[in-house]
Amino acid sequence: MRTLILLAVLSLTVSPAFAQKYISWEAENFDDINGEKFQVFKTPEDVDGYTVAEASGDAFIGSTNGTGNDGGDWVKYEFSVEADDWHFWGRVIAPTVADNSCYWAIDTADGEITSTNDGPMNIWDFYEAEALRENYTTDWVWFRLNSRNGPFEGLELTQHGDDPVPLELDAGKHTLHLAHREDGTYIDQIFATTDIEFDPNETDPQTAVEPQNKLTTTWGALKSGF
Ligand SMILES: [Ca+2]
Ligand SMILES: [Ca+2]
Ligand SMILES: [Ca+2]
Repeated sequence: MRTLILLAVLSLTVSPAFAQKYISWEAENFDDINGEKFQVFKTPEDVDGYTVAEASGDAFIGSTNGTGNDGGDWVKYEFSVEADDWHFWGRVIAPTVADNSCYWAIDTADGEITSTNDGPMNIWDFYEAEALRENYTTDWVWFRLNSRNGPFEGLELTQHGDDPVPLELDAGKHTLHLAHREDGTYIDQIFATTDIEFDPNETDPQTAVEPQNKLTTTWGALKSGF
């Protein structure tokens, strides 16, 4: 009986080769924070002359206009993945050309995190290119991770969305730092997937991660029946 259940669990946890993987977390659930520019807001929240009515987890992070740009302030996320090419997305409100970016770095020590576009640091732009500025909105939009001219070759193209470039991550633990750049930029969620085709603007990632929740449920049911 023990062997049968073990086999059943193994067959559930070994993913078929074509299976796509997903990971997501709330921007407000950072593992560490430095400085005071990044604030956690609870919805509904009035910011910069408009109201943010909803957010995943009823909260988001950012800084209101007038806080000041840059500053070296950051939030850090720790996460684990399987070795693969990962496409990262952020759910962001970026209403103007002066409220539409942050800095980011992956697998970088806290002491190396700066609000500058050099070394390991990248700029994550949201509708920065002139042709995209007609899209400015105070609604949440999912943006692919991109880099203006940082160390990740190809990612500078990704803000245009026509040639997605993933991050190649080894198996195990990683960190993502977001460092403060433009005040008036707000971030709700981070999402990453191995599925190059997946667009969270078209499909709610909550739907995509459901199979993992089901696996957890099945796992729990098996254990309780043991
Ligand atoms: Ca900008
Ligand atoms: Ca601003
Ligand atoms: Ca959130």
